[in-house]
Amino acid sequence: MAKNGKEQANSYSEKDIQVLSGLEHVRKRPAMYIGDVSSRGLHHLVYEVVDNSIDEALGGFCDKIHLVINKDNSVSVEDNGRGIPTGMHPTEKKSALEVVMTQLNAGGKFTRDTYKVSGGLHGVGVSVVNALSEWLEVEVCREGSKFFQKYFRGKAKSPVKETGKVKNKTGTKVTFLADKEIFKAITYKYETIEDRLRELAYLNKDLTIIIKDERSEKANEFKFKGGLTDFVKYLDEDEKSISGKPIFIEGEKDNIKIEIAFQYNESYNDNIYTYVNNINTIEGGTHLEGFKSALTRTLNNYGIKNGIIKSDKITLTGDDFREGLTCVISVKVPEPQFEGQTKTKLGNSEVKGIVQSVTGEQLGNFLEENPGVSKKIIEKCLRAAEAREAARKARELTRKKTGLEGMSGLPGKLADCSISDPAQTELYLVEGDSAGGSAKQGRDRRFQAILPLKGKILNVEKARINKILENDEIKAIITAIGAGIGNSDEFDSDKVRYGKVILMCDADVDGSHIRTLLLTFFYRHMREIIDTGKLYIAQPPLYKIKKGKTELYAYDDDEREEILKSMKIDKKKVVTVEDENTVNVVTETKAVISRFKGLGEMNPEQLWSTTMNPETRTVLQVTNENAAAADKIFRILMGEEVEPRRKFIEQHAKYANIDA
Ligand code: 0RA
Repeated sequence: MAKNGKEQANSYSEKDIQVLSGLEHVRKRPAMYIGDVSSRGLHHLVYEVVDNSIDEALGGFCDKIHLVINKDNSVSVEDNGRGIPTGMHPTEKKSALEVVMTQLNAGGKFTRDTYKVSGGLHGVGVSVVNALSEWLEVEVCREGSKFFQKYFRGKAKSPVKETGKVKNKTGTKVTFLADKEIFKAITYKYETIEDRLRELAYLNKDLTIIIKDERSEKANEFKFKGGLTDFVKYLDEDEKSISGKPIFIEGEKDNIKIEIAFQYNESYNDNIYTYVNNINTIEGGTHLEGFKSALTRTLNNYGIKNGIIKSDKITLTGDDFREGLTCVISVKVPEPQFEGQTKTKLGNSEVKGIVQSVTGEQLGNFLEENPGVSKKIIEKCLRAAEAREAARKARELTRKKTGLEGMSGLPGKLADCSISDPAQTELYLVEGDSAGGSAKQGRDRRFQAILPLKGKILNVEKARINKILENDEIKAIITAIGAGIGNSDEFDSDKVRYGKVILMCDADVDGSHIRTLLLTFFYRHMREIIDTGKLYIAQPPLYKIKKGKTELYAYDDDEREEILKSMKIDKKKVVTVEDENTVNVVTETKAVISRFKGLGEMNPEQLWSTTMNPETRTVLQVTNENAAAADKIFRILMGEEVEPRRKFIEQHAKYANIDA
């Protein structure tokens, strides 16, 4: 990104800042501004500060952003932009810098004369970060001087100070320590921030972003000359491309900028990531609609015209044209409207037509100019259509067969609940018939349904849709949920029969494998269940500690130690008795510490009170914070290639990017 904005920059005047209201409200109701005060909200503070620098880069005033996670979990973000104005604010009688940092919305109302596009969804302003920080320091280099100010819980302790002179240097550096009075914990996860910065570097080509973690010495530097094209190559680095290098499409109309890169690989998944002003629009929207419709129409027309598709023999659907597609769509919209359950769906109707016409025209040209690649792509789509047709026939066949589905059309193994309002109901997918039996007896049958699953379900990462639909366990899951399968087109959210789908697996290696297989299935074929926050993981206890009549459960090792201490149990063991389900350690003080190997050990009442009773249980919600990163992990862990998996497991002791 070139620093070409120096001239216009001077036209700015400090009076352009509008003043709205104080920051007390932010501290009182932080969730209203940053979503929540969990780890997710904490990381949003970082993104908010980074977004301000990204805006500077989008205007062409900055080409480098440097982020450091310091040892004390404070975070520094430095850019080489114009620097926040430091002159006197005409009505507030203090430095514009102080106004930006301490007054809600002042930053947003700045006429920054940049193409302000990032933020939007979370663009609450850096003053919100200040309000939620124990302390925050800002350093600005501007007009040959260095300026400094420090704040405590959002309040300046002294006016902006000039601390020295600088030569040919401009920029802003913000360092903040999140407030422990507000956040449950203030420990950042390096990988989470790294994933977001990598994504931002791909979306903003030529921008250098550096990250360093002083706690661990982890570090990385991102700069991508190819932008979205590099992004698609990165997403597909473990896949074989069938279309050579990614196809790139670019256009601008009515101040709306469009960039799209895509290619086809040999897998059966489609991966389309869409962004509006650098924000991942997980729920899609008009930009995605425009692209899909142009892709289907353009490929279909070309295929028929060139005799590759025989339209009298087979009809291809939109899904067929997206099998094996990896695509990144990035649009910049001056006034985006966000809709949908999680406000991540683009609503601006004018965008659809623009994306559609730009894609149609440029893809059409590409196909004409590259007949070899075009033929390969369309033949791949034809194979997808044939498989889909085979799957439909297989489905019809199984429907006619007896046994698999009961009279109600529901799977025979499902113990359904009596309430039918999805807002109240939950479906437990339980590993194994014996735990399934306990769960059926222990549950509250009014609102809890149980579907026991036998053994390992199919690894969907390695199978095409027709094979997936032949798998009994998967068929049972699909019919129990009742909304079909697939992304957007075929999946009908309104028909989902339960408000929560809860995976309940053993706390051992097999259990974790089955959980991963199930997560892969939902991620690839019922993504909406995840995106709408309906997927959960049950947390059965790992230990039971029994002394006399008292029985307590521990969900991890730390908790076990706490309980042992509180019950005054010495750990000196006398005997260890191991059976199929538990390891029992009897101690000198006649206490028994049992470690559960599986769910099966617990009787129905225990399972209810420890794991299923909504009043007392803990369930982890599965969220998808960074779709591109999650996709990569599923491919690595469950895909064909062995080498990337070996490397990944070597590098990551614990798997966690689908954040549970
Ligand atoms: C308001 C106006 C101007 C720049 C900025 C804000 C600005 C804010 C941040 C936050 C992080 N880095 C930043 N860099 C710049 C324009 C000032 C001018 O016209 O010179």
